[in-house]
Amino acid sequence: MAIAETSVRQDGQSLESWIDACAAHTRPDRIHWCDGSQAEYDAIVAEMLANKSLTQLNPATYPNSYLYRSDKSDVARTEEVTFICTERQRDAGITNNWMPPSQAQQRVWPLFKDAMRGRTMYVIPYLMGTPSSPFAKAGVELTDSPYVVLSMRTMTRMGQVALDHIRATGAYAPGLHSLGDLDPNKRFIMHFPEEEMVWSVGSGYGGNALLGKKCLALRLASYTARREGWLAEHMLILGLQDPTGNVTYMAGAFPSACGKTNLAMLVSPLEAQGYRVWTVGDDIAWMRIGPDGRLWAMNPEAGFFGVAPGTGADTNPNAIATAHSNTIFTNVALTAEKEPWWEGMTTGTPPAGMTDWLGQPYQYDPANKKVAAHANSRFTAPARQCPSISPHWEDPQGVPISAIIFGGRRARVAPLVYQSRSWEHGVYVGATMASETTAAATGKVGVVRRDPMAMLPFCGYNMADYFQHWLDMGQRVANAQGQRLTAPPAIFHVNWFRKGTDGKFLWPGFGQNVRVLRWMLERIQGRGAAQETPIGHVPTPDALDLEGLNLSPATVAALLHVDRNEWRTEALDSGRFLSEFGDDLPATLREQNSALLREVGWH
Ligand code: SAT
Ligand code: MN
Repeated sequence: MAIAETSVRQDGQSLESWIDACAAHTRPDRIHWCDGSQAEYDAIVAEMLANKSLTQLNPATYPNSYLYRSDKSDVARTEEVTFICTERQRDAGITNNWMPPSQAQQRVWPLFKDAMRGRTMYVIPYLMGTPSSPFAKAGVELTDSPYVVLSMRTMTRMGQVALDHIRATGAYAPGLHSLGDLDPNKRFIMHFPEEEMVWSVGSGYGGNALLGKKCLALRLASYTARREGWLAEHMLILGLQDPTGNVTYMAGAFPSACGKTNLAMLVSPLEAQGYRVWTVGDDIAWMRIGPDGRLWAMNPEAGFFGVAPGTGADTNPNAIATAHSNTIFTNVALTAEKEPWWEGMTTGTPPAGMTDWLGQPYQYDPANKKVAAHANSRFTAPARQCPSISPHWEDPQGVPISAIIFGGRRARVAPLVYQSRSWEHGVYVGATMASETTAAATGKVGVVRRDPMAMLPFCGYNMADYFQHWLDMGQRVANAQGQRLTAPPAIFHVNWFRKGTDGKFLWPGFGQNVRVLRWMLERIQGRGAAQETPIGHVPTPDALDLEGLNLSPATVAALLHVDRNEWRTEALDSGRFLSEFGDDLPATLREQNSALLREVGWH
């Protein structure tokens, strides 16, 4: 590959001199420039099969697919060792761990010393976004993990296309990654937004190690997006096709493992009536104001890094179909037929003769809760293989967004769906959304935590400034490019996870969620009946098409119920959460909280 005369960044540092400096410090045995070709991929796979760090799956049923088992201490993102390294602490804000760049240099740079001895340093030039898109951003990741190389080839556009972009724009985000010795005590994920740079050491896990994803496309990009007047969000993008053939695009933010991938790939039970869903992206949306005053969104990724458990032919057939070839499975179980398996993949008794995610023989025992696949096991698959992939998923200008959906996993309080009254109210709804925690981040499972716009772990700057940026985006005031959001999307909140007094889910979820999307579409079109409640517009019981669901009127009422007492507690808790931002909190959000308290009868 032609590497000569690559770029010099605006700060004067050439790509080659940065790589030389990293190599001199980490001392790899050799340096390999990745071109992203199939031949290169196959060669790395062959090496990993030979040293047993990869297992080939059944080539008849899972062609070109492999199982990777990570170190058992390295199975999820590690927020406690993820830092934003800005010069001023205030710029990182209270929701991020902060370290000044000089301290990072002292504490973390030494962990890279000689870290690549005996290993290959792979140089991965990659692009987030379609090559011809004005949204596209280039990065270069240096890594000593061949698993990262294989994954980045699926998740990004790798190789010459990225070098061409770097040469043309003079811009790239440098990222240095080493597995180190995988010691959790020497694990650091360091972001330098002022230099658009990342260092990651001590972990090989997806969000920690595939630097294009959470590190570049969310943390660094969100920082840049604020300066430039756009949004880098932790959102799926889908298109809802209606009976006229028209497609309405929606972006949705949910915390990890809340069914984001399922919603993005939804198989519609209303297909006979003409409603179907197209997938544009399942995790990240870059959104800019278009010349038409609408918000246009692009998925910067090229693949899906989806949670395996709970993904089955019944719950997400499109994901199952996507991950049937050219896929890497991480920390799933292996059947006797050399096929991947995880909890929720099949119904009934798990197959006999499996090996669990740790490589041990697995015997299903209904008496204990021992699982075969890790709860955060994953599939890494090319987006183009998805049966529902939108014909517009790689459009350079993105797709126009008519609705933003916020959601979380709440057993109580939040109704199935409600619409905010205004952009400002919608920003409040997003800023105070909450969810019960899941396995995608290490820590306790099942605790309610507030996770504004599902960006708590991913906002690369002060979250109070982030709220203000969201408010500014809707102010119809021109941004730095002179653009105004004159046609802002409607903002909704959903909760598929409400439970009844018997502890059972009230709503069937999965494909049936299309009925809720349909109501949103009708609201956008100025149809769709709603009742006014203290929290916003909730559908009237007959506004949702519930035909064939067999939900009792009592169940529908419970799904849509807004309980003043519960919401008083909720609003007080939201107020406490917002007040943690102190004087930095935009006054508009404080006013929204007071308005909600008044609505629910708090004096
Ligand atoms: O765990 S990752 O951050 O790699 C993926 C996700 O949670 O979306
Ligand atoms: Mn995510």
